Amino acid sequence: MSDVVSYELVDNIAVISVNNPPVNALSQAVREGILDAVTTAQGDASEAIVLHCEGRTFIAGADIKEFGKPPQEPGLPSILSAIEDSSKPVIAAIHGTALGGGFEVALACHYRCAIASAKVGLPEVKLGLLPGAGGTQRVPRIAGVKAALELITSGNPVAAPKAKDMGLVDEIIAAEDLKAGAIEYAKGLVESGAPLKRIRDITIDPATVEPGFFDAARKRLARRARGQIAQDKIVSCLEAAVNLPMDEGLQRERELFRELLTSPESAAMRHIFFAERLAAKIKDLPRDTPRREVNKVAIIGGGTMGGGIAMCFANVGIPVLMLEIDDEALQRGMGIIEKNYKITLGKGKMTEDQMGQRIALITGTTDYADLGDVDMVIEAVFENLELKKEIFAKLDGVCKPGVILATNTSYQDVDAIAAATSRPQDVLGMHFFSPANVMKLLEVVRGEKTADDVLATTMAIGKRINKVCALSRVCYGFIGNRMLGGYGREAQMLLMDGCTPSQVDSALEKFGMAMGPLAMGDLAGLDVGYKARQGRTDLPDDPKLYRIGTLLVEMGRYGQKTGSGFYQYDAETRARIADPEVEAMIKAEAAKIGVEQRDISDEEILQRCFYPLINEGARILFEGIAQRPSDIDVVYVFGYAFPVAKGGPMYYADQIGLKQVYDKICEFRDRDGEQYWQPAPLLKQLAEAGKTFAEWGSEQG
Ligand code: T1G
Repeated sequence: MSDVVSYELVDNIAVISVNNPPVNALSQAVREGILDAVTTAQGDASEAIVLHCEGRTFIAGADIKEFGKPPQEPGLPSILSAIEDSSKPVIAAIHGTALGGGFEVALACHYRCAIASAKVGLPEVKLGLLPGAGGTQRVPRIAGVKAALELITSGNPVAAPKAKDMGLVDEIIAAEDLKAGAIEYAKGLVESGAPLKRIRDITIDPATVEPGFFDAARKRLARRARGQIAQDKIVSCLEAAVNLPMDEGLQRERELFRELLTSPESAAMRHIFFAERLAAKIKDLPRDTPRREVNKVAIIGGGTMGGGIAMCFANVGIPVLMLEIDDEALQRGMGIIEKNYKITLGKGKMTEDQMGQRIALITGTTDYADLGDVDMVIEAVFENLELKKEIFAKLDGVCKPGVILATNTSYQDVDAIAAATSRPQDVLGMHFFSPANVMKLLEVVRGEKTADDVLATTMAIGKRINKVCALSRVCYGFIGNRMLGGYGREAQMLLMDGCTPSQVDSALEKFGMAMGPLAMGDLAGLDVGYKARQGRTDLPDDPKLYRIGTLLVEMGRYGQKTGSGFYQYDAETRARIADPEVEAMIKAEAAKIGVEQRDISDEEILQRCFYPLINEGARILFEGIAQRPSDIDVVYVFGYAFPVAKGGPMYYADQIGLKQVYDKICEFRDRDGEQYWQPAPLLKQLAEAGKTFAEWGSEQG
């Protein structure tokens, strides 16, 4: 065989073992090894074949690192044919996560057994792909078209017991030792004369598919996955599974798979897949940096953020002590948590028991003395530096040595907060995004004195609570919010220059943003930005700047919370409605200050909103605030709903070409003033050198 695939006979059962850490991906060597082993088994005394994997998981898919390179034989389809055409039953023994091509290998087997904790799934859609090795043809044949549509377009795995109910798994192995259990299961099949059960032999009766099912699916999916193209092709594959014989269906699937494999959308989504994992690695931190124990966490502040953060920990079984200023505030905070859990329960995403278990993990106090046994504290009070410093001084006095003291501040100086304690080495930022129990991004903010093990522990805890972590150094707004300034500014400047709110927002939503910047402002509350601006002395004295946002707040139009802002909002549905009154006001204000309005293209809207983002990102990289360009992409995709099919702002800039971005920024500077449009030195340098951010990032090591 090979060093990644071994073969042995145990009694009369052939056992093929794959050992290709970390996730047994279907590299060329693994594919070749499995093919050789199945071929060998055809000619020896074995009566059945068990395919299982060493390490932490069954095959977790094709080797994504091989994509974009010339295909190497043997291709996956030939391995599946060898398995399916085997003269003796092939049994997949599943643990961990059988995903993508891995699950497709299992589906080509005649039987599938799994331990109860295993999961199976087809997550290709999350890479802008579709299952390209029979998944779209076999799953509907065995689980039905509706279940197949949900499994393949969501990309979410299902637990083995549920997979068994769906017909995707035949047997749950109770034995501690999966391999031994699978061998016994195989022997049972042989003794009972079980047939060579091939999914391809099942045909789907088209009459079982309700009329209009596929068209309705296409419409629903188009709304859900802005800018992504794989979903529509998955529906086409499922139609083929219903209407075509297996081999023609497989051919159709391969054609559509190949179209996606070479698409810019998939390249962007694969970039984010690796960027997310790279962001978890801190350049100057050895991988074996020790970590501190975190078995109990305290949250200071039970508001929306504090409650959401508490839920993140309770959701993974970590006890939480929430501290509030008095009983009334504490009860209010606990009420927020209970309300959020009930919403999740109502959506069927949680059972009553689970909700009860999680709520039981969250207790409250108003007394700092109760914090003596916690291992990590996350402060989540409102954005006042003096208050935060007071709180950290108190924490310094009551927490045991070695406790990690984190602040959830959005932009306050973490070093100033750390200096309020005698243990600055134990202090850092953990910037969650609202709603904290939903948004995936966690900006981990490294202070000047933050100790390495504190950093390593916090990154690991971030992953444990299912967050995507990105490291930031200390600056105003860290990575995400610092870059957002120009994006929001230009969205309002465009109104003065001739756009309506709907035009700005729809241009960005057509690009793939979940919500345009003006609608986002109405959601967050225009008064928030208004208040933040009051304290600032660095803003240019320009009558155009934030003019409409300021006027709306002064009119009492804060956004959704007051029923109107840039838009009117339907009291029932909260749907946004263009407001002629606002559109007239914009024109009147422009006339009042002598701004000649003009027609503005969607392209200019995108450039004026995204190029400041990219430009500030270049500054952040040059200053070392972010470790690498792909970390910034991770921040924007997971924290600001930048479309994953565009790969994040820095990846997107590389696709446009940095010279084009730089030249356009210079054009805006010459037209609109250098107080807003100062090209970042790094952007200029890379544009002139004809380089990309990605190349610069690689050169930094
Ligand atoms: N190929 C190559 N490397 C992979 C990989 C893959 N499929 N999956 C994971 N890795 C690497 C990852 O980059 C990281 O590397 C390490 O393994 C640990 O991953 C034909 C075409 C399996 C649930 O989409 O969902 O099959 O950073 O940190 O949190 O139809 O990895 O250590 O150097 O994520 O325990 C379909 C993707 C492929 C599964 C484990 N399969 N992987 O999560 O570890 S397309 C997928 C995951 C396909 C077929 C199509 C997760 C995981 P490094 P990790 P984890």
